[in-house]
Amino acid sequence: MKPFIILFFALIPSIFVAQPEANYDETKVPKFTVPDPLLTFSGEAITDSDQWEEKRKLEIYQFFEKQIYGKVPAMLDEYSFEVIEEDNNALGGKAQRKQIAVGLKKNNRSLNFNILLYLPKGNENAPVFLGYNFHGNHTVTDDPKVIVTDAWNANDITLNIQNNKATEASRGSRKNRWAIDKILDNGFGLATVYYGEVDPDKNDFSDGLHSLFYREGQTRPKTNEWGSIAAWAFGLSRAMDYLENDTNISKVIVFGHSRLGKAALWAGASDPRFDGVISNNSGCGGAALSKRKYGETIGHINNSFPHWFSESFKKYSNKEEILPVDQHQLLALIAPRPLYVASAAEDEWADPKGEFLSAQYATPVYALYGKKGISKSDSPVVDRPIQETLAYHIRSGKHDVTNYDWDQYISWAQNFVK
Ligand code: GTR
Repeated sequence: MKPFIILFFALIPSIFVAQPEANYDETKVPKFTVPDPLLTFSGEAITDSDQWEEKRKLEIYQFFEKQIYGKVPAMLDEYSFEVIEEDNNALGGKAQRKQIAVGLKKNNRSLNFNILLYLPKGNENAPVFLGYNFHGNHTVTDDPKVIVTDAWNANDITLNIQNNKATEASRGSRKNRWAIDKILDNGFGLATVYYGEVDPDKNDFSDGLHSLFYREGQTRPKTNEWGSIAAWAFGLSRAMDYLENDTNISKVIVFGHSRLGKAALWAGASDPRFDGVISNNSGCGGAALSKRKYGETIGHINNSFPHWFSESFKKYSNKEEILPVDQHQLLALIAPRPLYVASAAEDEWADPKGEFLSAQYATPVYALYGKKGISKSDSPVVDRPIQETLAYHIRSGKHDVTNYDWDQYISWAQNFVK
């Protein structure tokens, strides 16, 4: 081979490495042992919640932290917030709207993101759903006062986002995913943040939250340090720093769809201040079991999104069998707080069955606290939610967030969080 051809092949980045096709055949799911949440890595049995807290929870957390999502490298130097806009008569008079600018500082570098908050009028102390949106706070509503983000944005013609910038044209373009009226009418509030303001979703570690923490000469996180999911989770906690001090807010339920569902789960596991957690179609690296290798696998996800997880997670690509944990143990880290795992029937890429089993396998940890989840005799039935402290539903339809999903989250939150 000519030297330049050799050089060409040597330079092919790992993102182009061909991955095995996704498996959608239940008979081809490999046999695997489910790592027991109630047996420590050294083989000691856990029989009550004290033992879980003392001996097991931390070792599982640390495994996920170092080997999967990656560690937050250091503390911030400064945190600030400012209410930059407020209206007591928003959305036709049914809501109070606030827009809060949060400022983060480290090593003389800074980053800002905005929280859009709607609180229901007439409820002085409302529980709030906090969730990231994919394209900007102004996309979740037609409300003309919501600030248009100027952060980097993934192009999407259907949402009128071009040249990696959002404009007026995309206002309200994702309001179908945010049942704001329903949320407010039921006495809940909504807080949302554009995730791209915390860390732009591209394989580039030169910007976003990571870059604030670099030492002289550093250009990317170290092997066991945070990828984008952990950075987004950190951002949710910084939104929580504001929300927990807003006297009109009683509880905060962290919510996320898809990749942002992965971030919501990791935020819920990392930060005990979240009173409840909702994973909507979070799939691989979220609620779904990795060892089933059904739909998206660790190999696929590390290839397509090399920046989402810590560098150390790459060693499990196509080697799920060597992982000493699985994603049900991430769910278990949220116990005994209310947790809702939701799938969609046509979302095979996210492995709905793997999400269901994961909730079922996490349930013994909830049981240590006398809380119910998915029992051994339960099975996933489309459009028939199982609502306990640990809840699950599989809705008919595609990978999405629908009114049906919000109806379930609201009724569950009324019973188990409020
Ligand atoms: C897909 C990815 C999934 C999920 C989804 C999304 O391309 O493979 O893991 O995160 O994106 O966030 O919509």
